[in-house]
Amino acid sequence: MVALESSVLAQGLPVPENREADARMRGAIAARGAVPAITAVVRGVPTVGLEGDDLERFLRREGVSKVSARDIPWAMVTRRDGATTVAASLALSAAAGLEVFATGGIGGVHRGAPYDESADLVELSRTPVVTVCAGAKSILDLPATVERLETLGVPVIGYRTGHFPGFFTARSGVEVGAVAESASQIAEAWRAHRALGRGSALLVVQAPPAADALDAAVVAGAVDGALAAAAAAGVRGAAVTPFLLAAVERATGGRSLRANLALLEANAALAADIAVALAGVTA
Ligand code: PSU
Ligand code: MN
Repeated sequence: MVALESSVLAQGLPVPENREADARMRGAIAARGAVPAITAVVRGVPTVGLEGDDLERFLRREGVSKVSARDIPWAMVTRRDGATTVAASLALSAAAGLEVFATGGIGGVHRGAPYDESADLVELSRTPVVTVCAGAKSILDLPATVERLETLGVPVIGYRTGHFPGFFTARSGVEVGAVAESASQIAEAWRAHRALGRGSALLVVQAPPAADALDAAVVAGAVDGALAAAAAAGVRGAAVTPFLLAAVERATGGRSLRANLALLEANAALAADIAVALAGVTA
């Protein structure tokens, strides 16, 4: 099984492209012989396998709030629909015994506000789940995010890349020490990590598909504009990440959106290959 987050569907991507993301991620996982399972809090019930009418509410974003790991108990008590971030998805995946999770980009250290650090990082440090992503979002301070991952003891493996990707871009200027050439090699590293009793996630990073990746200069300009707009609007807390993503999307004329969809699909596919390798079967 491969876990997927729901915050990217209910907050990170616009309607109707969130529906396309859902179909492409799930299709990629099923095509490789694995089973996709979206994490969410559904009317107060922590869920791994959001589907049907429940999923529809999340895709239409009717009364769905953003839920990080710490928000899960309150969403349960108040019977809310909660879309799970990476941190919350890790918590629910581990609770359900799922070992592999795919996302677009993890949260990290925000630029110019180093006290604003996503709970994704701490959760990665203490939740044993293979997490496949395209690095951290370009709106973040990527070198600081990579340093924090090191401090927190989270192993980072590049899949066919020695560069920590910048989400929309293949390179962030930061390197990764470990480079895997196959999904089975990642599965092997995971088994070694667990055999040692290590309790953190293993972060697998891969570059966004080349056909849809953006030029680093284009992204840098769009991000600068988005950060200025966020500061001017006084955006705070959980609203910061969705605000910045939407602003970058407008500034790149939707090209960041195409890149986002392509990398979500590619990450889901790689996660499925790792899950199949871990299950010890050939797809
Ligand atoms: N990447 C995207 N879109 C998103 C996110 C990441 O392309 O919506 C979400 C993820 O759910 C991630 C969250 O866990 O943003 C981080 O939010 P915060 O910085 O508030 O922790
Ligand atoms: Mn924050």
